[in-house]
Formats: sequence, C-alpha cells, structure tokens
Amino acid sequence: MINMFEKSLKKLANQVELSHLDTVQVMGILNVTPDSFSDGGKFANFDSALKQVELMITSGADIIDIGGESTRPGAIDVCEVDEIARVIPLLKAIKARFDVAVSIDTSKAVVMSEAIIHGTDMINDVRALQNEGCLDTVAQCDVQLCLMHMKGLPRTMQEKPHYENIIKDIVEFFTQRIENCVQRGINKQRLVLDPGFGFGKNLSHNFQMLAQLNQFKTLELPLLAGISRKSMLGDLLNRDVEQRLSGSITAAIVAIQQGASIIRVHDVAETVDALKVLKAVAQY
Ligand code: 7PM
Repeated sequence: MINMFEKSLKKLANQVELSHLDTVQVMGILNVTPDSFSDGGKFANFDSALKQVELMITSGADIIDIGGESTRPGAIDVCEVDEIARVIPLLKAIKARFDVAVSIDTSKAVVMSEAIIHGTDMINDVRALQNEGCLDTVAQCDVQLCLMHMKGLPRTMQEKPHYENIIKDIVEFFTQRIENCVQRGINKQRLVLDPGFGFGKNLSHNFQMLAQLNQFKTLELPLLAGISRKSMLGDLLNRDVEQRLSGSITAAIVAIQQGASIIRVHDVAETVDALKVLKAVAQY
C-alpha cells in the first residue's frame, strides 16, 4: 500500500502511480482496408494479417483492433458485405488461435452484430454508436464499447474545425452519449471514451487534448488514446508516416501519464518498451 506521503511525493515529481500503469493496455492496430494509410494495405492478405497479429501478441499487445473501414479524411465508404468479409474471418481465426482480446473498428450495426456473434471483446466505433441500429445491436450483449468523438464526417472533418472550448464540447458530447447508452440499458461500466485525435481537430486542438486528457477522467470511465503515426505528429515534426515512431511513442507515454488506460498503436514492441521504462520509474 502506498501512503499519503509517498503519494504527494509522486505528485511533486509528476510521476504516475504504478496502480494505473499496471492496468494500461496496449492495443495493436490491424488495418485490413486496401488503402490503410500507414501500412500500405499490405495486410489485406489473410495470412500476412495473422502473422502481423502473432507478432503484435509476442510484442505484448493486449488487444488487437481490426479495422475494415477506412476513416481517413476523404475516404470512400465500404459496403457492409465487403467490411464483413474483411474483418469477420480474421476475428474468427484470431479467436481460434490466440488468447488475446479483439476489438472491431466499425460503425455499422450489421458488422457489430456479426462481430458479437463471433466473439469480439470490444466494438470500437469512431461514430460513437450514433448510426442507425447500433445502440440496439450492442445493448443485448456484454462486450466493451469504445465511444470516440468526431466533429463532422471523415470526408470533410479536417476543413477548418472550430470549437469554443474543445475539452468542454467533448465532455458534453460524451455525457450525452453515455446517457443515450444507459437509457438503452447498456451498463456504463462497458464504456471506454476516446477524444478522437485527428477527427475534426487541428494541430493545436490535438495537442491541447493530449495535454489535458486527464480532464476526461471526470466522466469516470477508462480513456483510449490513438495518436500513433497521425498527422498531428507529421505536421509538428515535418515527417512522413514511416518516420513518426519517436513522436508516436512520446505521445503514447504522455497520454498514459494523463490517465489513458488503452493506447492504440501500430508499433507495439516499441510502445511496450516505453511503458516498461515508465513502470520501472513509478516503483520509486
Ligand atoms: C487512415 C486515416 C486510416 C486514419 C486510419 C486512420 C482511431 C480509431 C482510427 C482513434 C479509435 C488511424 C485512423 N483512429 N479508433 N480508428 N481512436 N478509437 O490513424 O484515434 O488509425 S483510424
């Protein structure tokens, strides 16, 4: 047990508590869209996708996030049939072969329903279950639900996003979504919140969210942060997508220090190393 004196020393040293760090989960990204921006769609092939999953698991991933719909600004919609064909066979194969949690990144009720039937542990929805039928589809089961904030729609969201007070706006959005979920009979404890880095936010919005991520802790739910290889790093550092590793790890560590419980990343091994360093420091 940590005493009051040790707690205040940690605060003075700006250190995170080990009890939080021990619960942090690393979510490895598996993009199965043909146009996945940072892995060139090279995992579109089933076997290489499974190899990538195995590598992420041996590197220490706790959750594998499978995304079959591109949310890239300007991306075109995939149809339900194509999205199901991309993600469900992989979900089944992962669940049959590995002992790892799986998250399905989708906004479509039918994909959610298929994912639930085939044993997904989490639904990760960048549209926060606002699409037709989503709330009803997920209400009947017990999988975790990640509600992400997005301002606008993927095609146009990066055209001059504006907020009066970004943190306040997102807290209000989350409060409303939590209420909608609870009204449909969804247990609040199933929810995870994500402010949605890069989804209708400019560079300073994104860094303000990272700096003040702990403000969302007032909603008393676990936080997920996805910053890995994003343009906020590319724009700040003036680096192409394959040169954003240092930026991604630094951002992940800051997010964890700000209270994030799940960190969504491409580079699992490197992020797990960084988290180990943070944990080693937090012992003292
Ligand atoms: C193209 C552009 C492909 C952007 C993929 C992306 C998040 C997410 C994504 C996030 C949650 C990426 C994004 N980002 N789900 N899905 N949080 N919960 O960079 O930040 O991976 S897709």
